[in-house]
This record gives sequence, C-alpha cells and structure tokens, in this order.
Amino acid sequence: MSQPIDAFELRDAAAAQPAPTPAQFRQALLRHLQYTVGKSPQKASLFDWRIALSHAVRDHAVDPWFNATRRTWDEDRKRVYYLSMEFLIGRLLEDQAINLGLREVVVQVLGEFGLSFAEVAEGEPDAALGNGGLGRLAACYLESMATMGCPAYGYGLRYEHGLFRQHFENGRQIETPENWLATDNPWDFTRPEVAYPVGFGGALAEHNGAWIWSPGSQVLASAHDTPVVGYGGKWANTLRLWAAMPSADLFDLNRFNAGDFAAASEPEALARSLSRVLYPNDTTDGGKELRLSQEYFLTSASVQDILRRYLAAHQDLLKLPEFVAIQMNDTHPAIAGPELIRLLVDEHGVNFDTAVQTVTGVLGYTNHTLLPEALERWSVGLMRKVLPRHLQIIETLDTQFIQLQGSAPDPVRLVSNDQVSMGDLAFATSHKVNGVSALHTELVSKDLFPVHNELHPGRIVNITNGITPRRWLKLANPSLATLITDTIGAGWETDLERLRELEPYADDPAFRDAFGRSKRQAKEHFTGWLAQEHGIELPADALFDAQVKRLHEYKRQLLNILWTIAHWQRIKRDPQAGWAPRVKIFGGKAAPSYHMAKLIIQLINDVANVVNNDPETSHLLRVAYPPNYGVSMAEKLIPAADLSEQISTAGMEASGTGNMKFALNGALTIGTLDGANVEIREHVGAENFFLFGLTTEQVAERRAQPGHARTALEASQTLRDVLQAIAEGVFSPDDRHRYDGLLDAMWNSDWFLVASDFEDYDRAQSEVADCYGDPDRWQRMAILNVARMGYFSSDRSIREYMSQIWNVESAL
Ligand code: AZC
Repeated sequence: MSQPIDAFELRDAAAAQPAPTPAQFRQALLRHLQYTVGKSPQKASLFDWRIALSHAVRDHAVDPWFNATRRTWDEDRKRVYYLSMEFLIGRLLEDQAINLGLREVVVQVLGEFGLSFAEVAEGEPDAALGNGGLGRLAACYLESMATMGCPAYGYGLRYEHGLFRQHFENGRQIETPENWLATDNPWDFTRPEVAYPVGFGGALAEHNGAWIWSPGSQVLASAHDTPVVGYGGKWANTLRLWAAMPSADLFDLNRFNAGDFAAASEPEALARSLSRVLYPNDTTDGGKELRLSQEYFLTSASVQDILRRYLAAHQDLLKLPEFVAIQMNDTHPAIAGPELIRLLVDEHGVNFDTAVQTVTGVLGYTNHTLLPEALERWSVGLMRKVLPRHLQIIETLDTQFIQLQGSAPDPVRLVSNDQVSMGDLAFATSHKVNGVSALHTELVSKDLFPVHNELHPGRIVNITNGITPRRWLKLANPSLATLITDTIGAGWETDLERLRELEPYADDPAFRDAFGRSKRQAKEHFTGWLAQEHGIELPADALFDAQVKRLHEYKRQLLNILWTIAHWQRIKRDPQAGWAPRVKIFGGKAAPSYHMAKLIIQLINDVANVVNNDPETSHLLRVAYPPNYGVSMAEKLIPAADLSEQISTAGMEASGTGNMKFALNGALTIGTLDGANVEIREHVGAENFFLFGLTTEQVAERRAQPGHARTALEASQTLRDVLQAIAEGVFSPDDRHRYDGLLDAMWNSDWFLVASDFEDYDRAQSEVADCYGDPDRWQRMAILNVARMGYFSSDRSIREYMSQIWNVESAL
C-alpha cells in the first residue's frame, strides 16, 4: 500500500560537498532566508535566521546521508535498528554544525550580519521526546553510531508534546504542555509515502491450522526522518519517527455540516492520540491502554519497515539475523518478539519454532532498571483486548519456557497472576540481554533474571553506558574543549582515551591556571544565562555543588537538601568559621502523579526561599533551583559545576550518565558505590572521588533491621536538628504541617536510607570543603578526572554493542 522508499534510497548521490568557504555559506544562508523562509536580511527575525541557518546546515547533511544509505544497500550490510519510546535529543543546530565541521564558518557568517551563533541557536526548542536517562542514552547512541559508521536506524514516536514544561508556583511544581512542533521543525523530512497500517483489537479465527487476526481498528504510522550525522561528516544514519494518522478519512463532513463540530473530528482525534504525548513518567505507566497501544504502534510500524527493507534485497527470512539486529531500549518495545513471530508465522508461513529461533537471533534487550514498578507488566485482559494474537503467541512461548525449566517446582513464567511480564518476555526472545553498568549487570543476573541466566549462560552481557563527547564536551564546554585541543591537539573528539595525555599537566601550574580559568568561564556563562533567563543571581566564585536529574526518592535529593539545612544551621551558629561560599544547584522534574517527589521539590524551594533571604548567611550559602531542567540547561550547567552529587541508595541507580558528563567536564563526584559511579571511581582513582554510604549488600542488611530509621536518627544530633526545624515550620511558616508526611516517613520507614547514610555523607561533604580550600589540590583532582574519563565515551559503548550484541561491522 505504501510506496517503498527504495527508489529514493538507491538514488545515486553526488559526491560529498566540500567544506564551504564563508562566501559560499553566506550565499547559501541568504538563499534560504529569501527562498525558504521568505524574508530579507533587513526584515528577518531571530526565528527567521535560525530556520534559514538550519536549512543551510542541513543541506550539508544530505550528501553523507545519501552516500551512507547507498553504500549500505550496495554492500548489502547488516543494519542495526534501535527501537526506543524515547529520544531525548535536545537542540540539533549546533550539534549538526559541529559534526559537519561548519561551526567556524557559521560563527563568521552570522557575525557579518551582527548576529551571534549562540543567540540564534538559543531559539531552537529542545526535542524533549524522552523523560530522562534512557531517552538521553538513546540520543547519545544515535550520534555515536553515526560517528562510528555503524549502519543504523533509530525508530521512535513523533510526540506532538514532548516532556511537560515545569514551573514553580509557591515552590510547587506545575506542569504545562510542551509544544516543540508549534513552529517549523527544519530537521524534519516528511515521508508521506512511507506509511504502514497498525491494527488493534478485533477477532481471531483459525483456518486450516493457521490463525487469522482481523483487527477491529487501524491507525496509519507515517514516517518523519531526521538525518543523524556523525562527527567529521563521514557517515549519517536516520532517526525515523512515526506519527499516527487516521487510516481512512474519518472526518465526518455530514456531522460537521449539521453543526456537530466536535463529534465530527472525534474519530480522527482518537487515531492521532497515539503520537500525541510522551508519558511523563520514567517508572510506572498511567493510561495503560493508550500506553500499550503506543508501544505496539511504534513496534509494529518499525518491524514492518524493517521487513520491507530486508525483503527488498533478500528472500530467505531465516537469514534475518545475518542482516538485521534490533535493539529494544528497555521493555517498552518488547512486543517486537511476538510481533516478528506473528509476521513470520502468519504472513510468511514460517514454522513456529523456526520463527522463534530466527527472531531471537535478531533481538537484543537492554535493561535500564531493577525498580519493580518500572518492569512493565500488562494484564492479560488488556492484552487480549488490544493484541489478541500476540497474547496467544506469548502463551505458547510461556509453555515452552516452562518446559525448558524441566521439573522446577515453581517455574518462572512469562504470564503469571493474570499478567504478562515484559521483562521475562524480552529476555526469552533475545539472544543478548545487557545491563548498563558492571554493578547493575551483576544485579540483573543475580536478582532479576537468575533462572533465565542459568538456562542461558552467556546471554547476559554488560555494556556500561557512555556519553557523546561531541555534545557533552565540545559543544557544551567550548573553553575546556579549546584548552584540551591546544594542549594535546585535535582528535580526542573521536578517541576520548587520548585525554590521558592531559595527566602530566595536572602538576603543571600554568595548565592548572588555564584549567581554572576555563572553569571560571563556564561558570560565568551559566550564571549569565541564569540571571537573564530566570532572574537568579549567583556568585561565580562559590563552589557550585549540583544535583540535576529526575526527582526520585532513590536518587535522594532529600539527603542533599537535608544536609543543606544542616550546613545553614552550622553557618548560623558560627558565621566566622571560614566557610567556603557554596551554591547548591538543583534541577529536575517529578512525574506529575509522584506525590513524595513533588513534596521534595517544594521542600527544596521552601529552603531556598529562607536560606537565600537570610542576610547572615546568603553570602556563604545559596540554593538555586531553576525550573524546567532539560538537555539545553544541562549543556550550560554541567560545565559550570565543581561538585557532582551522585548520591543514590546503593543498588538502585542502574548506571547514571549525568555522573559521566560532570566528571568529563572537571567536576569532582561525591557519590555512593552505585551504578557507574563504581567504574568512574575506578577510572579516575579513589583519591579523586568523594565516596560515602552503605554498599548494596549493606543496604539490604540495613533494610532488614527493624527500626533502622529511628536508630540512625537517634545517632545523629545534626539530622535531628534539621528535622526539628522542618517540623517547627521554619521553612513553611504558612503551613507548619506541610512536611508531616515526609518527616513521618523519615522516622518510621526510610526505605531509601537517608538517615542511615546521613552522617557519612556529612563527613564526605567536610572533605569536599577542606579540599576546595586547597585550590591546587582541587584543580589537580579535577584535571585527573577529565584525563581519565575516556572510557565513558559512548563510542566505546557502541563499539561493544557492535561486537558483543549486534555482530555488525563499521562501514568506515
Ligand atoms: C535510566 C536509569 O535510571 C539510569 O540509571 C540509567 O543511566 C539510564 O536509564 C540509561 O541506562 N532509566 C530510565 O531512564 N528509565 C527507566 C524506565 O528505566
């Protein structure tokens, strides 16, 4: 039904354009301003300039994109398909300009019109098609796959509304819809000819031993492509986002003409709702049926596209694993297993067991969390209603899985208690399952999938997360990036281990000074933006102590703010004690229905209000919580930080990637032995990391002790004083009981062990303060952090995925 895009893809591309001269680029920019945007330079607004510039930059992405696509076809290469409900991309203009080697020419040409690149780029809305870590990881991996020349597609949904916008009213989080598509999206190539029907519900019938599924309703998935260019512009892949469309003209003109305007558009609106909003939650799922339907919509459209592309060049579906690798980013697209089996068996006549074997050869599953509330389970009733044929396939897989466990008295099931366990399903249909840090992978093997692991030794592998140094160093931190290039030469951008060459400079006073100046520049850049954008003034000479990430109890922003109160109380008791000025920076959103997380946000803002207005202490302590944290804010904030708070309860943060971004930008970490902190500490050296807290094993033991919260509180006068102040309403004079629930949890349950870890955190914070008082020592430690973070490049992660999971070669 859809016109395949093969003809387009096979089109012979011209040789890549050489780098433009400023005169050529100026001409291209003016041409787009006039003929694409329809404005003269005299009348153009910043918006007009940005759109024209984006098109002028985008033009340079097209040739590498065509060439990469054509080569992949010509050489019949294996392709990787990264299926993800989230891609937290951020802005693209500067990222693409850097990767295409155009940044300098852009700066120069814009300057000729009296414009700065920064001010033009600042107008671009963030593509916030993700909640947090998992979505941002997908974006880093896309960029690295393109840089490494790994032929790949990212498949996702083109949400009309990305992650909600956050603002504060009286310190409380208020959510409003995000609207990134309200104006032109210049990166989008719309492909109306690439559209697939996706069916839901309906009935099953058996015919000559085969099953026929007749869906009750259909929605069309329509493709929108964004080229993803690798660093150096040698290779480009595609991010294909599906938009939901009504499969037929559902608009009821008769009803409309009869005056019933709303009802006339209802069926159409319903179809479109599949790509309307990103679920603003990174743990549990609301609106179950819509969410399951969204997941199937993404998966089915992508799998149809993948098979169509495969069959355009091959006949034998059993050879699929030789040419296709599909990576499931968490369980969200885990219906891919049953969907592929369904297509092979029902539509291509492959025998069931052979289909299972083939599909398993294709699929890989990345687990991002052990939190039980985030491990998706769908009720059998819902599954039967929305995806009856898939449920049937899952039940067969379940039977086979039980058989595989032989005489086990209490076998693990894919379907139990009337629920389908998507984690178990994903495991059973994948040839490789990976955790995202060494510690996490160990816990995945031991605690989450011990039975699977025993049945399939070697299926679980670890691939520690990584971050792209192009966005998170070169783009975000130009002062440090320039210093690095001036010191060790270019090339570290694609070979991050080369940062090791900085190690000897840690003892070089001149380099230390220059390093200090680059940090200072980053701080001024951030504070300038913060003052302008949010009216928050911060002293750039203070220690910038930052915790930015989603709000979650396990991440323990509470521990941080409680310590902040303790610190404030101490300063008040002894203002002359030589305190180093400190700025506590918080950033992050809470899921709209997560009451406790929202209460913690309010507490942070309440504390900020009191502390920042205290004339006795405000020169020594500030709390800043700029609203609406996202990728673009992170790019300014992370380079400015001195201290990175990675303080989750051990065993709960699968990896973290913010921890990597901070350390790469020369912040020291205060952290627990959790997630990738463990490996970061190993790499940068234990002496360059502020460690505190219970280990994963100790956490389990402590939780088993009855009354552990009370015991820990009784041992800490400092923490009791803090809780006392909160209880007295020092921070909520208008409502003394606001935090009663929070205090009650602190005394009586404290699942996340805030009290148990408080004293040791306090000790580590004093070490931080001592160390910051010795600038040479601090600088040295910070430089060594930068020099030793090469391992955490997402290029390394992708190389490991390519060899250990995808079995695919670089085309470069
Ligand atoms: C996150 C993990 O919480 C974080 O530790 C990890 O670094 C990141 O994935 C990337 O692997 N998880 C999520 O964002 N969301 C879910 C559902 O796990």
